[in-house]
Amino acid sequence: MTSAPRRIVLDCDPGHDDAVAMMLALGNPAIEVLAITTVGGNQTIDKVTRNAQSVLAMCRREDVPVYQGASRPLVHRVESAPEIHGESGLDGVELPEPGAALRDGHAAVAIVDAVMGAKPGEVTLVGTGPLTNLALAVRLEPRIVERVAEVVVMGGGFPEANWTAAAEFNIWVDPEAAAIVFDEPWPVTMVGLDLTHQALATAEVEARVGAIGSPLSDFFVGLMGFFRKAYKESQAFDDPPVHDPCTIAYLIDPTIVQTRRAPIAVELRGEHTVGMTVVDLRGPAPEGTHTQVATTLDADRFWGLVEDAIRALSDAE
Ligand code: PIR
Ligand code: CA
Repeated sequence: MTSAPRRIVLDCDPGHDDAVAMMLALGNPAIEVLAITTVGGNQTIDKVTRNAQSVLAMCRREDVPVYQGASRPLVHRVESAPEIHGESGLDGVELPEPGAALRDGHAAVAIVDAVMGAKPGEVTLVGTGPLTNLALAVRLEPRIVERVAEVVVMGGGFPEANWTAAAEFNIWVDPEAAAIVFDEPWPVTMVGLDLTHQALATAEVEARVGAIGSPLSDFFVGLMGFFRKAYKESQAFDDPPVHDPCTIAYLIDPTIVQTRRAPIAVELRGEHTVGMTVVDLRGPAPEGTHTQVATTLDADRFWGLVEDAIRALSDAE
């Protein structure tokens, strides 16, 4: 890698696929993780925060600060996804005790500090859970809009959905927060289900990563085993889609994820469509469109990056 690494704050709710996003970000030299911030989503805020710390322990990267954020959505009631991620949020593996203390301060404040403390255009925000913390951050300090390089979100679909007939989970849980994040005039890349359903952890992927033969690769295989079973039972998928690391792959190498510029609105009041991302694909995007949607994934190269990252983190063990 010749250019300077992309500096990111990863706001997440681990979660099996959030854990893989952490591994990819920590194990690829093109990315520098400034902080992990957590948001209630797949499980309660206490559980997902602890999970983030456990994943850092597995990666031997407890130098990365963890800040806890919102326990509940801005307006909606709390909703979690135990049928997909289990009671712990990371069922299928034994979770190591966190070795490093949680940092003081709210995730939203940590996001603001990371962006305002860096040069303009230096920090990218990645959201792989409900967007509550990112929405709070931009309300707390509106100048982050001008200052971030980009906001990359796993969420939504056009027309893919997984939680209701119209909505993807991350947007459904906190649609008001998503509306705030998509409406601010910063560059937003929506990595939705249309893209992430191409990132399937096949038996071949599991075998390839499992062949690394390290505690971390075993951890990955354990996570994918549970995720596969859950996805089969609740969503009738043969192989589970590993959504969240697609955001990181896009940042590492944008040629792996094709995108298309288009306006995006979040439905807040539909009778059947609350939490839907309405993507306007009519003709070329209007002047000034600041949002884009991910369309096509190069799955081979994507899994190659995940494998390389887990190998790199394993070699450092
Ligand atoms: C929620 C998720 C994954 C699958 C289901 N069915 C529900 C979580 C993932 O962590 C990802 O960020 C997003 N939410 C996908 O909807
Ligand atoms: Ca997630």
